[in-house]
Amino acid sequence: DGSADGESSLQLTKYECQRVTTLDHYNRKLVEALELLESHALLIGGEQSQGRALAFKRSSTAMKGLPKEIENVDEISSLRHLGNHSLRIIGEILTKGYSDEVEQIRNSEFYKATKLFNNIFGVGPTTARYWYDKGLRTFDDLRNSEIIKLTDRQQSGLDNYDELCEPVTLEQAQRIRDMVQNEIDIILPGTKSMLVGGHRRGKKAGHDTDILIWHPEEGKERGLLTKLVDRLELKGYIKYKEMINIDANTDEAFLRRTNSRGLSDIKEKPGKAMDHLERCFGIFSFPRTLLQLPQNDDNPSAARRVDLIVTPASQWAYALVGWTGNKQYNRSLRLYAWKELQINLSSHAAFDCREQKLLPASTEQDIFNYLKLTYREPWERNC
Ligand code: DGT
Ligand code: MG
Repeated sequence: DGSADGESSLQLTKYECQRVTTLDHYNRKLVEALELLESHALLIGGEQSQGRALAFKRSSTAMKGLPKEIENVDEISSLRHLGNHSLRIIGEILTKGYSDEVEQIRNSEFYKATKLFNNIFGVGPTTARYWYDKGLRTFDDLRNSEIIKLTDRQQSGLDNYDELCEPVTLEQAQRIRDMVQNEIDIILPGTKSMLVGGHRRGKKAGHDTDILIWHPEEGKERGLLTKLVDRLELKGYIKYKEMINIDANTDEAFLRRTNSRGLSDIKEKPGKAMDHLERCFGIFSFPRTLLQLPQNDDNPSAARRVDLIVTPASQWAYALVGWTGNKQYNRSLRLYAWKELQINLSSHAAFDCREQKLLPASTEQDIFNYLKLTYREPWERNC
């Protein structure tokens, strides 16, 4: 992929999944600006803006992947990962310390209001924009509005907004996982669970707790999630929940959403073999002692976002990669698999379209081997 033109310019692999990207990197300020532009483009919406959002994302992950702090835009001008717009912003920040465009967006009424709405659990960019267009700007506007009706999910997100903004520390996530493990030990001994998502990638603070659950014996996991959720509900731990049966089709929808190119032309689908990954996500309410938070006499519990995912043992490795993320890492992995190897990868399975066969995996390493990629530790997947 290297088109280095004599100079010792910086190089990057074509796909994010081919390189190491860690939480620590050298270009914080530039990444923050590019991520803001990405988020703004998503809030504007429409096909063109979504394309721009993806371009900003590609630029910001490229900056995260660089081995040094950039001081001059010439150092990166030959990288294909950066479009003209991103390069212009980077150049501006490097020369005068900030970008007019970025600061103008950051302070704009549109960005401030839509971003605020988008931070509510259950509110996507489309809804945020719709509310903005209706003249709404604040949470009070939402609460008092007669023209909009919040869904139950959004209402719950709004009601618990402040607590959901508190970061979930690694220790808290571990304690939530331990509590879940205690429950599944009672329901079905032998069942296993582990933290996935950002915490598995080394994040010290996340926006939620993602827990992957499975039983080593295929099929035993059926019905487990319902029993677990019933028990948690009895304990008063659940404030709001949605149960999802993730079949190959919803997963396909997720692929399409996160992967704007490359997947729409997939003809072969893994088929019906993997149709029972189950998920419960919602807002949980934990005693403050469980989270090791200081006592609060007015409010003995604290709300946190939790995602529980149950996978059959045969799909465990794929579920583990998929739910470890991050999202951009998955996106690049799936795009790479399809474009370079004609392998259709999901959180359930991988299907080799050339060989017309499923690729069974029992470890993450197996999956990297199929994909002819160097194994990356979870903390190296922070694109
Ligand atoms: P956080 O929670 O903000 O600290 O960061 P993450 O990386 O834990 O993000 P989160 O919790 O939204 O998602 C964890 C991973 O799970 C993410 O890398 C992608 C995957 N994931 C999230 N939603 C879905 C979904 O609807 N379907 C599938 N297949 N995967 C999903
Ligand atoms: Mg998470």
